[in-house]
Parts: sequence; C-alpha cells; structure tokens
Amino acid sequence: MKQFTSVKDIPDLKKAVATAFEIKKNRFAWQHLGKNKTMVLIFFNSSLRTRLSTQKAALNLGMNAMVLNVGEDGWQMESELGVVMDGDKPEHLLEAIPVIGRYCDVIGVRAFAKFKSREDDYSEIILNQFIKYAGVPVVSMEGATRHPLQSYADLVTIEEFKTKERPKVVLTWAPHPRALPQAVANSFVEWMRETDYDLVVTHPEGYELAPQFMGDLKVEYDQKKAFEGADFIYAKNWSSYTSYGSILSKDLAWTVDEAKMALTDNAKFMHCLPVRRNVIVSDGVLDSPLSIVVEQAANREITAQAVLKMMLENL
Ligand code: SN0
Repeated sequence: MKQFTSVKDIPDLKKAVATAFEIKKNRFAWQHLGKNKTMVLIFFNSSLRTRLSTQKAALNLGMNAMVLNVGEDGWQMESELGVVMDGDKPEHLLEAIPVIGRYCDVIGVRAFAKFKSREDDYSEIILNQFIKYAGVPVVSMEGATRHPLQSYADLVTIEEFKTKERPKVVLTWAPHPRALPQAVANSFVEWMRETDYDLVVTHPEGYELAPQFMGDLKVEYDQKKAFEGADFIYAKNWSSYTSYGSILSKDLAWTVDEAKMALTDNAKFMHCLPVRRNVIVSDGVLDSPLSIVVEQAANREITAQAVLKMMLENL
C-alpha cells in the first residue's frame, strides 16, 4: 500500500478486517518489519487517540516514531502556491514535505478542514501536497474530508460486537457548540457502504453529506424512526456541507439519551471521541454497558498497525 487516505486504498476489506483480528491476538509478531524504519507523524491539529495509537502501532512493529506539532514545535507552514511569503509563515510545504520525507520511511499527516473554502477543503490541498512531494508513503491521520484510520477501527469494532450477520448501523447527527468537519461522518459512510450492513443516516435538514459519500443512500430525517431496531448507534456532529461550515442547529432534541436508546435493539453506542457529554450523548448512555467508545478507541492501535504493516510489507 503506497498511501492510505480512504477505503479505496485497501485492496481487500474482508482481508483487512481479518488482519486486524490477527494483530489483536499478538501485536508484537511483526517487529522485524519495522526494524530501522522511521515514521514521522505531523499534526496541524490537536489529537489524543490518533497520536498515541499511531505511535504505539509503529512501536509495535519495531519502527521508530517521531512527532511534529506544526505551529507549536515547528515553523508555521504556507500551503498556498505562488504566494508572496511576506506574512507570518516562514516555511513552505513545498520544501518542508520533501525534507521530512528524507528523514523517514512513512509520513502520517493530520490536516483538518479549514472552512475557508469548500472547494479547497474538498480537494485535500495539504494531504495531496504530501502525497505528491513526500517521496514516501503517506497515511492520513484525518484530512479535510475523511478520517480513514477512525473508520477502519469503527468497522473492526462493529465486526467484534455484532450479534447478527447483517446489523442495522445508524449514523446520527448530534448537536455541538462548535462547527466541526464532516470528515468522520463522510468516512464512516464511505466505509459502511463497502459492507452489507443495513446503514441508516439521520440528521436535521441542511446537514446532508456530500453526494460523493452518500451516493444513492437515502436520509431518514426522523431520528426516532432511524433508531428503531438498531444494533449500533454511531453519534457524531458535523457542520453543514451545503451551507458550508455553518451551524444550522444546536437542537438538544437530537442528543442521544436513554429514551432514544430504548427504541433500539439493545444497540451499542459508538463515538470517535472526544465527545461532549450531555450535548452529543447523555451521561446515562455513555456510562452504561451499551457504550463501547473505549473499546472502539482501543481498536485504533490495532487498525493503525494493520495499515502500517501493509505499507511496510511493500517497502
Ligand atoms: C474532530 C472532528 O473531526 O470532529 C476530531 C474527531 C476525531 N473533533 C473535534 O474537533 C472536537 C472538538 C470539540 O470542540 O469538541
């Protein structure tokens, strides 16, 4: 695997799930693969799980891992092409990326949507510059439009906890005080559509995800109806795609609570974290045995390792 930015980069998804379970049984069995290999993890945005799980995954494979927090530890970086650099950004990605590529064998990049322009965000300017200029494989640690490491862990978690061959999986929008990217939701839909699960997406009007992710999937605008008989409830806030980056609703009637979970078939509750308690989901649900958010986060280490393993096998 030369890059990992979407489900399309996985050659065989069933095999990828099997690999994750194999790694989970003995995560230290492939230390030879990463010997004398180095991963650099570059963060343009905050992180807890992605940073620690991806670093841990690299260490499990015998790699070295170095982390750079752009903006804190490094120079502020310019990404625009042809710009006169007389402002506050001393370094251009055009030099920084190939230089970083000389110090490592794999690069991980986190670069969220900036919400200045939908066109810029949806063309993944930063991630694509890394792919073009790094000279080594690139892993997306959440780009502007997708969070594939998260979705891979989500899929493995559902496979781990499902009690039916074809579970009903519901992605529900939930309120949030800030305007968040669509990346986690886009990616979740993209990965789930590669399975044969019964996938239902529910959100208020105006929160329709980009057509390239939804395809022919219909939205259920009635959240309670969507929850009926569900096996998994995946909650996430995102800002509007159509009215790009805006918050159209903070309606707490969309918060996931015990009454709504009672409509499901004893569904497990999932969220990528960090989660705003009593805004996205009630304490009662998050602290109940139905919540599998910690197990879900734990699987981030496993699937990050699966991605790095697939890359190292090709180096
Ligand atoms: C990010 C997002 O894409 O929604 C990362 C999720 C893995 N989440 C946030 O930025 C949450 C920030 C907040 O204020 O709650």
